Amino acid sequence: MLNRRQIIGGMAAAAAGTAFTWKQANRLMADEQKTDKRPLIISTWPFGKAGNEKALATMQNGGSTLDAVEQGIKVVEDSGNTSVGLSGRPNAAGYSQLDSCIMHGPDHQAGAVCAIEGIVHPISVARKVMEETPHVMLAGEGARWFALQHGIKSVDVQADQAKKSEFLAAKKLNSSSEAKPGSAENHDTITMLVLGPDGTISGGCSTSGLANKIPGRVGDSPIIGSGLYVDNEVGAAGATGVGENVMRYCATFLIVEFMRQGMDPTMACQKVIERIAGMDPRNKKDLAINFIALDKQGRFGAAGTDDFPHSVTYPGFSEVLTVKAT
Ligand code: SD4
Repeated sequence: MLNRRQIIGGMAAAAAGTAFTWKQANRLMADEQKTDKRPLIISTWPFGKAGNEKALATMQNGGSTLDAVEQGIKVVEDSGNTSVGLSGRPNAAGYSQLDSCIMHGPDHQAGAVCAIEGIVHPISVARKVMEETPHVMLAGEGARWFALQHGIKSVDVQADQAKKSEFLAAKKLNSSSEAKPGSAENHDTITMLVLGPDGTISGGCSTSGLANKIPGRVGDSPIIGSGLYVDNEVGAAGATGVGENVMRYCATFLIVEFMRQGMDPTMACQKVIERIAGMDPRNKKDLAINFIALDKQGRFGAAGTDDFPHSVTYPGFSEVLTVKAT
């Protein structure tokens, strides 16, 4: 195999039209940087680690990258997390409306649900939307109806609403005393990206969204290109944080495009934060946005407007890593 110097020399020659093309040169660079960290799984926050480990085990037992994403995220949806699944903090009216999406690199497939109520595993519904309908996104009541038709575990919506009202009463909280929308205490999301041994990439996202949101509000998490984006030729990116500050910029689509242009995952995440901070009237710190990414070569990275802990897992390694604020 060529070494880096020979490849760069070749790229210069390509510029002069005398050697292999830029495309070939980029492919050689990518080959050189290939790692054996596969399957590779990266997810948001320390609570992603248990999900990553389930995802890895799923693949080691013969599951696909999609199975890994679904099984891994289900662990977090089941974990009593205060920002994912039905245990998530309620909206301003005291009940949960959940958002989720899934994406599979081969054939560029996607499925999503938003503002779904009383469903234990929104990620499984998103996968069913992707695999069993001609649509990409189902919302609200229709999404719940579809989930029930497909036998996805559910709870009684009235009971869930009553439980959440009790939760609010017990905490002596109401819609005005909850943390302000967008403050660090009232949000988090599981977003998970998986690179399989054969280079297949899948990703998923699940959240109860910002606490105290107006009923019907949908954030970035179920929106393809905002909360999650997968391009099987390049890589994948995922988001967590204040959705309004992600979805106005199609942030994960942009991260993947920056990786396509040659940036590594960390640099691409940082660059998007800089782009958003440069355009947005808010102070960078107040944006409260965080990103993870991996690329086809098995490199991974993250960036946030605050220090951002995220979980990385591959055979023989499973850790929470923290990047300093960008
Ligand atoms: C949302 N992005 O609904 C989600 C919430 C989140 O960290 O990720 N918080 O806006």
